[in-house]
Amino acid sequence: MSDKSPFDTDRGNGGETHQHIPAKGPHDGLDHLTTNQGIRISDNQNSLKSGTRGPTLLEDFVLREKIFHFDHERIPERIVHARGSAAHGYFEATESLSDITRADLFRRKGEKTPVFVRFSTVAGGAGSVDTPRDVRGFAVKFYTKEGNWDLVGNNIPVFFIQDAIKFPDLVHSVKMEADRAYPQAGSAHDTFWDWASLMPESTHMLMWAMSDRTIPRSFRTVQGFGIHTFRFVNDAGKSTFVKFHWRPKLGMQSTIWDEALKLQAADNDFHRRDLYEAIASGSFPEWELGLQLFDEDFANSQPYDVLDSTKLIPEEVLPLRIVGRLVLDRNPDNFFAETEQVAYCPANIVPGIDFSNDPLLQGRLFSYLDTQKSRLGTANFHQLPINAPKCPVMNFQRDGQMQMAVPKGRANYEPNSLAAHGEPGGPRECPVTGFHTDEAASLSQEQGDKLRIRGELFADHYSQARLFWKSQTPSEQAHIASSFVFELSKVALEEVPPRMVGNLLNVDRDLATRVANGLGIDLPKKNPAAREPIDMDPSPALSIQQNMKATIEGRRIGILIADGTDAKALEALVKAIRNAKATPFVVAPRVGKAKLSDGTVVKADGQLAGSPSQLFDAAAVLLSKEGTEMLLKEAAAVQWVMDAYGHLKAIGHTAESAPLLQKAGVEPDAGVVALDKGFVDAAARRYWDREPKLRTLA
Ligand code: HDE
Repeated sequence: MSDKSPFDTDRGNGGETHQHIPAKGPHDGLDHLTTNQGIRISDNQNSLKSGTRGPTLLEDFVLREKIFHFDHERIPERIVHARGSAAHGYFEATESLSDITRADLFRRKGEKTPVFVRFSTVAGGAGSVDTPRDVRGFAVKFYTKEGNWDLVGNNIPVFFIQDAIKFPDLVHSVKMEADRAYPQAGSAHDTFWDWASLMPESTHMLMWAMSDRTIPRSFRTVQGFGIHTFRFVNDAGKSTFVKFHWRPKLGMQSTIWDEALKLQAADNDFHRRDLYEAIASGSFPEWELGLQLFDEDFANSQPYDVLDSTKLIPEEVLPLRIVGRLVLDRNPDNFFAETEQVAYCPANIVPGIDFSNDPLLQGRLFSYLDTQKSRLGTANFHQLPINAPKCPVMNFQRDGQMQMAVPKGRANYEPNSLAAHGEPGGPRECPVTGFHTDEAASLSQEQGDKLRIRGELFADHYSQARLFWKSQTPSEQAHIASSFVFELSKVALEEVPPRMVGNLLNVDRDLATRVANGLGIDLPKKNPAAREPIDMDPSPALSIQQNMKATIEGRRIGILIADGTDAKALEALVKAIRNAKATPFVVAPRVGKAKLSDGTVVKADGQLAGSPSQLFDAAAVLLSKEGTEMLLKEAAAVQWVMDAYGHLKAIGHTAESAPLLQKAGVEPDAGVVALDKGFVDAAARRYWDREPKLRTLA
C-alpha cells in the first residue's frame, strides 16, 4: 500500500467531474449532493411516494441508502476509555538521544514527528460526563518515519493491578453494576470497593485515585505516564530501562470535589470543550517529555520491582531527563473518523524501543489488537487515515473485509522469484534496519520455569501507598481521606468499608482513623500484610499543590457584570486578563445586553444561570451599586459568588459589590481582593487554607 490513503481526497471519485455534466447546478455554486454511488440527488426533502398521500415506495434507493447508512453509524464503544477527546500535533526532540536509542524520532535535535493524542476517562460510556472522579487516559500515537509508535498511558504513574489476568475483574467491578446498570462513570459503589478491598495490590493506586489527580481541571493540566518500564536499545544493541513522563507546561491543576460535582451539572463536556477551544483560539497545549533512564544495577538496588506497575520510581531518587516537547495545535476535522476510530496499541513500537517483562504490559500487548478487531470490525482498521502510518507500508498481507489497498501483480508470497521474470517481486526483510527484539537477558529472574507466580517484591503492597500519603500537603491529605469517606459511604455491603480501612491501617494509622471517623465506624483491626511495608523518603514531586505554577496562562476568568458596570474598569480587567494569556468570560443576567456606566451596551459571553462560577478559575464581581441591588435578589448570582468562594478561588470585587459578597458568606482572606489591587496575580492560585473554615473534611 502506498503512503497515500485512498481517502486523502474528499470525494470517492478523486474529485474528477465528467466534462459533459455541468459542474454546478442551479444552487449558488454549492457542490452537488450525491448518493454513495455518486448519483446526483434531486430532492433531499421528500421520499418517493405513490401519489401525494400514498405509501412510500420500496424503489426509493435514495431514501433506503440514506437510512441504511444512518442505521449503522454507531460502532461498539471502547470497553474502557470510551469517552475521549483528541487533537493533532507534533513531538519535537529537544536533544539527540542517539547514544541510548536507535529510534529515529529521538536521534536529531529539532526533529518533529506528527502525533495524534487522545485523552479519556476510563469507567464511563462514550456519552458520559467529563468530570467524574476517574483516571484519565493519555494516549499518544507518534507517526514516525519508521512506523507508528503508540505510548498508551494514563495521568497517574501506577496502576490498580500487577498482572493482566486481573484486568477484566477490575473493569467489571468499576463499571456500572451488572443487574442495575448504574452508577455510570463512577467508582463509588459496592462492586468496585468489594473488589478493591480484597485486592491489597490496588492500595497504592487507590491513594492516587482518591486524590485530586482524578478530578483534573483540564486535560491541559494533567501529567501523563507510560507507567510500565520500557527499554531503549541503541545502535550497539545496548539496552537501557526507561519510564516515560509527560509534564504539562501550564503546570498541574485539579478541581476540588464539590466543584467537580457541580461541573457535571454545568457542563458535561467541560474537558472536551476546554481542549477544543484552547486549540481553536491558538493557545496550544504543551507538555515536556521527561525520561527516567536506568540500568539493571539501579533496578536491583531499589526496594521494589521495576516490573511491577503498582510501583513508581521517585523523581527525587531518579530525576527526569527532559528530552522533548509535545504540542497540540490542530483539532480533529471529524470526531468519528479520527477520535473514535483511532486505534492505539502498546504493541506498536519502533526499532530502538522495546518492552520489559512487566506482566501487565505483556497482557496489554495482546489485548489492544484483539479489541480493535471487534470495535472497528475488520483486520484492515490500520488503513483508516487516522491509523495509517505516514511511512510506506509494504507486505504480503492481503484481502479481508474493507480492504482499501489495490495491490498489483501476483507477488502475495515470499520468497518468490517473480522479479526474474520482470514482474514486481514485492518487499523483503532487512536485518539491518528491521526491528530486532532486544536479546539482553536481564534481571536474573526474568527467565526460568513456567510458573503462575509473581516476583517476590510484588508482595509489598503498602510502602509506596505510604510514600504517596507522606508526600502530600495537609490539604491534599484531607482531600484523600474525605474521598475515601465519600466513596465508602456509598457502599451498602457492610463488611467492605471496615475491610478497606483495615488495609489502610497498613498505609498510615492517621489516614485509617480519619476514614473510620468520617464513616462513623469503629477502627477495625489491621489486615495482615503479605510483606511488611517499609518507610521511603517522601517525594514532593508527587504532590499537585507543591508543584502548581503561579500563572493564569490558559485559564478562564469569569467576570460578573450587570447594568451600570463601570465601562473603564471592565475594559482594563479584560485587557489585564488577556495580557496574562488567560481568557476573560463575561457573565451577565441578560446575555444579549448590559448597559454600562458610560451608556455603551455590551453583549456578554454567557447568561448568569447558564454560566455558574465552577466554569472559571477565578471570579471577578464587577458590579455597580445598581447592579448589586438587582443581583442580591438573584439566587444564581449569590450562588455564583458562594461557589467561587467555596471552591477556594480568588474573588476580585468592586467596593459596591460588597453586599453581594456578604450575602454569599464571603469572609475576607488573601484570595478576596479589590479588583484594582492585584486580582490577576491573586487569581493564579487557590486558597487551600480557606477550606477548613467552609467544610468538614476527614
Ligand atoms: Fe488499557 N485498554 N488495558 N490500560 N488503555 C484499552 O483498548 C487493557 C492499561 C489505556 O484513547 C482498550 O482500544 C488491558 C494500563 C488507554 O483509545 C483495551 C490492561 C494503561 C486506553 C485495553 C490495560 C492503560 C486504553 C479498550 C491490563 C495505562 C484508551 C479499547 C493489562 C498505562 C486508548 C481499546 C484510546 C484502552 C486493555 C491496562 C491505558 C480493552 C488488558 C496499565 C489510555 O484493549
